[in-house]
Amino acid sequence: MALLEHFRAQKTCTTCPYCGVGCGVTATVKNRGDEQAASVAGDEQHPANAGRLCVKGSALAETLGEHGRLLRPRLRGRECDWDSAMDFMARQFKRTIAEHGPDSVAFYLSGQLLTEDYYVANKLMKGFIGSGNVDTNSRLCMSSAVAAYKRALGADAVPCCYEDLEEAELVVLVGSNAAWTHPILFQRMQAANAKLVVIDPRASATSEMADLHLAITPGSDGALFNGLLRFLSEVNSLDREFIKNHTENFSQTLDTAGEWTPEKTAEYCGLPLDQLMEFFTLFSHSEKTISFYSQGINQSSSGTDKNNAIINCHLATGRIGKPGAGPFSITGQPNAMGGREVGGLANMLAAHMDFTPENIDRVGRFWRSGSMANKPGLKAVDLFRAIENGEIKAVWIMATNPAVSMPDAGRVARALEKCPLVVVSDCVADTDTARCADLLLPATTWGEKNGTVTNSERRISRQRSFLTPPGEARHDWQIICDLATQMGFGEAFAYTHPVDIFREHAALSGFENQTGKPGSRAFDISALENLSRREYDQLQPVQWPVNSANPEGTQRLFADGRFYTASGRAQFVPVQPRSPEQKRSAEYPLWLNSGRLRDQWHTMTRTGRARKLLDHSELPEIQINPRDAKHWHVDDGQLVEVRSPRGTLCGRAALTGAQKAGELFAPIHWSETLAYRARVSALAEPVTDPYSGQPEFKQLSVQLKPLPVHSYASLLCRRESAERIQQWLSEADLVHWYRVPCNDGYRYELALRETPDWRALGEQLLGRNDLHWQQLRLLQGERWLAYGRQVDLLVFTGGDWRTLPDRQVLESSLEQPLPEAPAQLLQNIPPGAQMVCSCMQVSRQQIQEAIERGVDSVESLGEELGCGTNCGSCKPEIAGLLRKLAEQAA
Ligand SMILES: Nc1nc2c(c(=O)[nH]1)N[C@H]1C(S)=C(S)[C@@H](COP(=O)(O)OP(=O)(O)OC[C@H]3O[C@@H](n4cnc5c(=O)[nH]c(N)nc54)[C@H](O)[C@@H]3O)O[C@H]1N2
Ligand SMILES: Nc1nc2c(c(=O)[nH]1)N[C@H]1C(S)=C(S)[C@@H](COP(=O)(O)OP(=O)(O)OC[C@H]3O[C@@H](n4cnc5c(=O)[nH]c(N)nc54)[C@H](O)[C@@H]3O)O[C@H]1N2
Ligand code: SF4
Ligand SMILES: [Mo]
Repeated sequence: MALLEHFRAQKTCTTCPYCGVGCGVTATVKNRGDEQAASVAGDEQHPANAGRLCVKGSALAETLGEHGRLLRPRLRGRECDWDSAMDFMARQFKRTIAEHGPDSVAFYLSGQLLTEDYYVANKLMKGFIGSGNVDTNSRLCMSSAVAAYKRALGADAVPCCYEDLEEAELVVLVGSNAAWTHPILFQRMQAANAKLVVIDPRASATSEMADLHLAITPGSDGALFNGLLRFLSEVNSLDREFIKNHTENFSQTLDTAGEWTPEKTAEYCGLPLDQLMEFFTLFSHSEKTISFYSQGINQSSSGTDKNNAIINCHLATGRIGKPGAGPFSITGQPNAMGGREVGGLANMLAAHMDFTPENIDRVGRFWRSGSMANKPGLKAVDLFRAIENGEIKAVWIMATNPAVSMPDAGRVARALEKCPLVVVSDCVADTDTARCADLLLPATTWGEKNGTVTNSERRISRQRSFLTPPGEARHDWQIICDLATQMGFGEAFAYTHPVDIFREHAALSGFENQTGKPGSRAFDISALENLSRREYDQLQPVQWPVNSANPEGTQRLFADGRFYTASGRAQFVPVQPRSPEQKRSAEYPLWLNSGRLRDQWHTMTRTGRARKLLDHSELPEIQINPRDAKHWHVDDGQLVEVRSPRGTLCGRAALTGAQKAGELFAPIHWSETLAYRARVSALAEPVTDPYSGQPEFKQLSVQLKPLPVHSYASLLCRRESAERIQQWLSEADLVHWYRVPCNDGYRYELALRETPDWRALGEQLLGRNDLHWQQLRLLQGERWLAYGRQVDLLVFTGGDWRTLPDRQVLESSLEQPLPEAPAQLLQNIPPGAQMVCSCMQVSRQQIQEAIERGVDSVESLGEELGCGTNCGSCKPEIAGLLRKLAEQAA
């Protein structure tokens, strides 16, 4: 038979669709009839990762497959064909614009689109519809970094490259949990010799590996870097030549920092003075310093200033544009940079040009458009406000899930419900935002898409397709060009392949852009404007600018000390530190911080499909300092409610000294689709930075209380029943629930107020009463099984969730044939284990036992158990366990 089967194994080099490290991936597809199966590995030739992948990248193959995908357009809940969908959309957009003007429509895009998708969306709105209303989830992510680079350097131009992290003597990670969020870069840093300083209010996997951890008061970073600037001046660590020849505005900036003596800074930042001095001294002595910063800095109502406070210290020491030195804003999404390049932010026009009359004219001539937008559009928070108050009447949301990720998310969802036309294109059928859509459009996704992305070091890489799109899914750029054509702009959108778009984008970057001359633009990839399709397909990763002066790309910017400001000099920006706008009060006495977990990506629409990625953490846990827990009568593992004036979050309490008293931490990943009251962002006030419009996400004022639970239940069912169960969950009076996808079905974890009649409920949930039932009553709970020819439903209940059985064993009963004595399934299941190493499936328990046996290093644990030997993402946690147990033993 094997001879008759047609096997074809093909290897494609592409780029990981998750974080901004931008690792190269090789995907191998086996086509066997209609079925496609892929395997992935790190691309050894890619300069970002040289063959390594983190745990999310390694699990990419497991996230593929048709199940859960949006396969056909849906208009108001009903499937329809593409012609009717596009016809409807074009008519609605045209009518809205005719009646209310171009500013009554908007696009809300994403740093997860490819550059080619992004380019045409931006061109359609800003060039042809004639409105600036294109904004992107990068507003929530990178916009303060962009605003600060522009203020200081005259352009949104990241000076550094990844090799700088290896050449540095000191890397200062500010508001970054890179061990989990940029794992491969973090591994590169660790393999090199730099000292690591971590500035973060809480202890994290990153601080675990640091030489020095400054657990500062939330939001106090601006003062810290002002204090540093003053100190550098006091100890004569300034580069006076550089300041004199290449910068402006130094003395005023130093004056403003003048009040920040070490004593005052230490007090404001909540740090011991000797720790602060250790950091200051280290910084002043380390010529090769990289500041590596992310959301702990950006997601702040004064994020732009904080970014500038960091950049000031680099300019003052001349540590920019040199190997191993620079202010390195690290991007989150795989193509946040590409979005910035095309002008995806509402205040940018295109190709790094903003809305000056000269630029509007220039881009208008290039696009041959007479209907250019003539002013910036609305930034994300304002854009959703305009949807709420009816100014915007039609919005198209692409590749982002704002009903989960925007501040005051509940209100955003309600605004979308009210909006006359909401179009959502997504690869996945059921998301919180998709539930608000009038029209749902099925998009292709990673593996199917073809185009380019730019990573954190300005490196443009190809994402190449290796799978056939399922159902009727279409590429985002095609859908956008279709709409443009139907709206009458076909001529300007007659692309037949992503390379056509890329060439135009490259040509625009070089259009009237005179390299090196005053007024020229940093973003210039004009050397790529004539790529043939073959050359595009073979394009090797390259760092912009790529132009006639730098045909092979550019590793590092500003080596010549010339900047993109009018004077050619970098600008110091005086910074007056401000504390968070969301204050702690008697009623809301705690600060809620939020961020990422190691194994999940954002709202889990993709990583949530890989079962093993849920082993590390399968539910929203709220981290609480034991002192706070005691004060608010919360026990470890208990369900709690966190409330702000805007909304409520539920989760399981995890008591930990990693959090300081007065501060909580919750993961951002869960949504209403996956759990009950699980959106952190629903609690956030929509307050933003005045320059960038980026929301303050990291300090939300909240209160905490425990939730009484009568009993817990694990409920396992097949996929067919999922819809009925979701319906029941939306109406049932439960304390909490969350859902875990498993092979062939779902597991629901329920926290109950009372014991239901499981058999009656089960029959309702399965929609049938012809099944066999088995029941087992135990001291701590009951167990139920419903089966026909296979297991259809399993329910295990208990007074404490810790006594519920091992979930993996439970799940396996869906995959296995029914045993001869089905009642067996209700017995002999041990309680569950928490996985630390997802790749090699090594649990916390196993590691602890090995440590207790005397295995005493991360390496020897790896040799014995295998943990940490594949992607290495769990090494910081293993080190943490070693340290914790050593402390307990001492
Ligand atoms: N595993 C995983 N990796 C990801 C993502 C993911 O979803 N999952 N998403 C990607 C994206 S889009 C982004 S933007 C990046 C984000 O990458 P990071 O910014 O590294 O991630 P976060 O967890 O949001 O926050 C980083 C840290 O900021 C700290 N912080 C909070 N308040 C303050 C403060 O006032 N000062 C300082 N100095 N620190 C503070 C938090 O405690 C947290 O540890 O991650 C990318 N990588
Ligand atoms: N409280 C709090 N809130 C936050 C943050 C925080 O730290 N704290 N971080 C913020 C940050 S930095 C970010 S980046 C955002 C992220 O938040 P979002 O962008 O809202 O989250 P994602 O889950 O990445 O949404 C991407 C969507 O696009 C879909 N998709 C994937 N590929 C494609 C494709 O090729 N085409 C189309 N059309 N769709 C596709 C996915 O299925 C998913 O539904 O969250 C922000 N919100
Ligand atoms: S570090 Fe991990 S998530 Fe980020 S690009 Fe590399 S493999 Fe993907
Ligand atoms: Mo982000």
